[in-house]
Amino acid sequence: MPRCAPSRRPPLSRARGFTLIEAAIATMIVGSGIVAVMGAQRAFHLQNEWAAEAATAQQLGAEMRELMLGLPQRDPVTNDDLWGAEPDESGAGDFDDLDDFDGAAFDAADGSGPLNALREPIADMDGWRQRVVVENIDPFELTRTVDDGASDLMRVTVVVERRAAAGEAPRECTRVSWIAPRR
Ligand SMILES: [Ca+2]
Ligand SMILES: [Ca+2]
Repeated sequence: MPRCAPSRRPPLSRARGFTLIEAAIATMIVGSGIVAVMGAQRAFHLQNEWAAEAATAQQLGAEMRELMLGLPQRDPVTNDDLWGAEPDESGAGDFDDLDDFDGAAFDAADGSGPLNALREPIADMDGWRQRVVVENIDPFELTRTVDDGASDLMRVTVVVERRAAAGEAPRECTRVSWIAPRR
């Protein structure tokens, strides 16, 4: 009786899963991609935030410049040489010449600012303030500051600052400066 030949089973297919190392490498690659995307999103967000802050700062500087542009160097009522606000002037609503504003700050922290060109505090501007410096300068050397009242040329500088959080020191965001001749 012939012996049956041993049955030959077809070879199993070579299909197999991922090894642990392959899976780990794939995980690392995907993870790196996610980190890169998150990093790009954060950079984009920061860039947007910076652009918005810079635009706001420029606007606040422009508002103050517009507010002060038409003001004379001398007080229109007393016509005196007093540097700073005259005795009966106590705030932005009273200031009527340029040196009244020297050293003034219009700050959201105390409700005095920041101001728009109509001298009104702008709402919802937490952390912002406008600080004004008025100086006399040498007409022959515009970068040189002279004593208050010692020349007919003034330089007005508006520094726009922002506090990132309450209690923190303000950080300068921009400054606007212009020269005002006597008129
Ligand atoms: Ca005045
Ligand atoms: Ca004055």
